Amino acid sequence: MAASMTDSEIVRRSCPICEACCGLRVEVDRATGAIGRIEGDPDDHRSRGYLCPKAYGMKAVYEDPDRIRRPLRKRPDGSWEEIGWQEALDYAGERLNAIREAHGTPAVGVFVGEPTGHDVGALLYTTLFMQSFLSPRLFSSATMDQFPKNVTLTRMYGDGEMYVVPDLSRTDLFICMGGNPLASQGSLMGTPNAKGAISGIRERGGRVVVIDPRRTETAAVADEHHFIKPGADAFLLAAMCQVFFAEELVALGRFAAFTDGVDEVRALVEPFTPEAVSDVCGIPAETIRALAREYATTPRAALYGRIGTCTQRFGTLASWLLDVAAILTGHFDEPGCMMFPRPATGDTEPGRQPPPLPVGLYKTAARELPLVDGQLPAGAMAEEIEAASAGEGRMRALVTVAGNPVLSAPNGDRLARATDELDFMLSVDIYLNETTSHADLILPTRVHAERANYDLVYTRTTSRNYARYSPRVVEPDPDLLDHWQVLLELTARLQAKTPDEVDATYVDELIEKVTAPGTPCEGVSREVILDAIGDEVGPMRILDLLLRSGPYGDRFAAEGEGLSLASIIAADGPVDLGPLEPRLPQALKTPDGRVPLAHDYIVTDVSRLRAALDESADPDELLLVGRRQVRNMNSWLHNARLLAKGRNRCTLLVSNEDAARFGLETGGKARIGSRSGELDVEVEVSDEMMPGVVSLPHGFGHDRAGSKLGVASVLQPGVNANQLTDELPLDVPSGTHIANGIPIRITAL
Ligand SMILES: Nc1nc2c(c(=O)[nH]1)N[C@H]1C(S)=C(S)[C@@H](COP(=O)(O)OP(=O)(O)OC[C@H]3O[C@@H](n4cnc5c(=O)[nH]c(N)nc54)[C@H](O)[C@@H]3O)O[C@H]1N2
Ligand SMILES: Nc1nc2c(c(=O)[nH]1)N[C@H]1C(S)=C(S)[C@@H](COP(=O)(O)OP(=O)(O)OC[C@H]3O[C@@H](n4cnc5c(=O)[nH]c(N)nc54)[C@H](O)[C@@H]3O)O[C@H]1N2
Ligand code: SF4
Ligand SMILES: [Mo]
Repeated sequence: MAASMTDSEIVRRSCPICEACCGLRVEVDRATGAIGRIEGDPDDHRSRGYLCPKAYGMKAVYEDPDRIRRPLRKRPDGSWEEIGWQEALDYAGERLNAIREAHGTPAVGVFVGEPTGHDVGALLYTTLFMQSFLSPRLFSSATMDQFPKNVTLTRMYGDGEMYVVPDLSRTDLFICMGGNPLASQGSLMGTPNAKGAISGIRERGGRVVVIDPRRTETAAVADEHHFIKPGADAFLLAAMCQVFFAEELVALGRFAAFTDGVDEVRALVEPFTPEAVSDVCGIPAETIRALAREYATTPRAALYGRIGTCTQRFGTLASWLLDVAAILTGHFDEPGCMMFPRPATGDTEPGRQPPPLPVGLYKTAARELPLVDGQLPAGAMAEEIEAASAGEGRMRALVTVAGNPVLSAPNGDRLARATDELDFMLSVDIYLNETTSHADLILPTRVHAERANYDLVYTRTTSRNYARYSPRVVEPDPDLLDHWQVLLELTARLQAKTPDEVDATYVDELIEKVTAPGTPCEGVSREVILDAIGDEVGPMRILDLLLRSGPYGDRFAAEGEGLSLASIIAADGPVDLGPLEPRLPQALKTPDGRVPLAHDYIVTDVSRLRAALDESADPDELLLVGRRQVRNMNSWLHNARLLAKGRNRCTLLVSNEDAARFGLETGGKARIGSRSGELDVEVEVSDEMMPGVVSLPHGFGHDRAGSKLGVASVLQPGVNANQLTDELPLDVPSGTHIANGIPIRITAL
């Protein structure tokens, strides 16, 4: 493994920035601890040498002088002082306990952000932390992301985390709705080199169709692209289903044996003929019919929807109808279609899912919004904090873990202002930014290069099963704690126990789960398991426990075949666990082991869809959608100079027609406003945009006072698109916000 320099070494690991988890070769100088070149790993069977510019982010963040390296406490005058870990953790524990005792558990709220998904320690111990104080005020980036999917998966298959992904390497028709994998590298479709995978479909003689209000980078490599009006996907999908019934294209195949509700679905979609939805979608009826026929009659076809189909007014119905269309036509859980990965940690094995929580067990104080499957809408945080909205039952403490809701959640200004009313705010984060600058205490953590990892979430969303351990690249800063340590220490303080006691209970509960009756490890004793996984507190022995009891595990046999932490460490790269295979009905966790195609909770919302068919749009309004760009990662990678340099990327794309109508030109400025805010933006006229729709990326707005983002604030300040995202309207069943299809007004400046 020797590289060019004498004491430099190559570490093979997966990239911790996006869902693709590409294999990297990272050069590190052992003598100085410096990170050198980062290259794609040609020996990684998943990514085969591919990487994107963001891979450099791991080095950039590690080296960033703006990164927080010691706990910071805010002084009464608003300035910050560094304090020791013991003092910081005790202070956090005391404040959270005091608020909880005085005002009850719901007085403390938590917001969990996206980067927790890229650290196994953060994932396992954030779960523990949240379980430990049982506050119902749980918020996360999910309600600005895939939550409609989770809600649908829970209802239909009994497991909200059992994602269904397109089997890209075997499909002959890929229909991509509301996703732009060429920029995002694909989400819920774990495929490094998305461009290669999509082009590969065409090279095999297959076809790619993109449905998006913008002619995206993905559309540019597709065979066909159709503009769709934002928020109209549920209409289009309902119409496709109507065609399947009307033209006798329904073919349930083996699903007939375990699927209920087909006739109910037939009745529900009946009014949504292609002619009836054509205007509201902005797609000719004949195009819809042709698409439905092509999909139904192509044996290996994958109908995929992402952000644009989730964070919109009918996110749950669109997510549901994507699956309904697939099931009705035999394109579900079959090779080349939409399929379920089988993670090695056993997360989606029968028996592993906690029983679903009744919806509405808790209702927010301000708007009485129900807690849905353990989440409240992220945009409701501000009103829950404000005494004027939430009164006595208000949220008085907020903990953010790797989240930046002032930029990522609706109406960031309102949230930023509301934080002044909090009695205490704690942020577990690596930057002093738009959100954490409002905290009373910031607890930093080690960063990606300093920690070992396992792609826990992304083996649930991969297009080919794998397991991978990634070693840390550099020795960690001894004065920094890891995510899991911070969260375990906090949990211990909330439970008045030692961290070791908390961890032992956590492990015991997991042991009980993996040895439950009917599971492959039923009958393996606690002693055997503890002996096998060792006594080192932390995420790695838990990972070992999950792997060994998982579907490919060694089941704790001393000399057994099968996966364990030791075996994946020894592999020094991804372990290939084969192509996705059909998993239903065995993997179903619904109460009766069947698929309720017309689940009551979801289909109740069809009346809202029907009512919307008759709505007419305000001709002076445009609809705002988002977009992702290769060199951004939500809000947190703009402080990496190499990635941030170049022209302003936070531009508003406007169609030629709208530019002419509103007197706008490229390089000029426009003022755009919604119910929740107003922004001045740079305009970029583009024939990529559907007339009536404009596009602005999120994650910018780095010029707020109080942040310490020396590069981002100068090179890519941009504006906060979520100032225009209204916190009030929701995708009703899931409580997800509408970040795509925001009605706005525009004027040239
Ligand atoms: N308008 C609009 N809004 C959107 C979206 C959209 O498409 N349009 N997309 C939504 C989606 S999909 C998502 S996932 C959310 C993301 O929402 P968030 O998770 O709230 O936002 P991020 O920008 O990812 O910010 C992550 C935070 O984690 C910190 N961080 C980064 N790495 C680490 C680490 O290793 N450890 C710790 N402790 N902290 C770290 C960063 O400093 C930052 O404060 O945004 C959502 N918001
Ligand atoms: N480079 C980069 N990669 C990322 C991220 C990043 O910030 N930067 N973020 C990561 C995260 S957290 C996530 S969740 C994923 C998201 O991954 P994707 O879902 O692929 O994200 P986007 O590129 O935002 O694509 C959303 C598309 O939906 C379209 N759209 C908007 N409204 C509608 C609508 O109503 N209907 C339809 N059909 N389309 C619509 C938009 O024009 C846009 O092209 O990306 C991940 N990867
Ligand atoms: S595509 Fe994603 S995982 Fe691959 S190198 Fe880029 S940021 Fe990393
Ligand atoms: Mo996301």
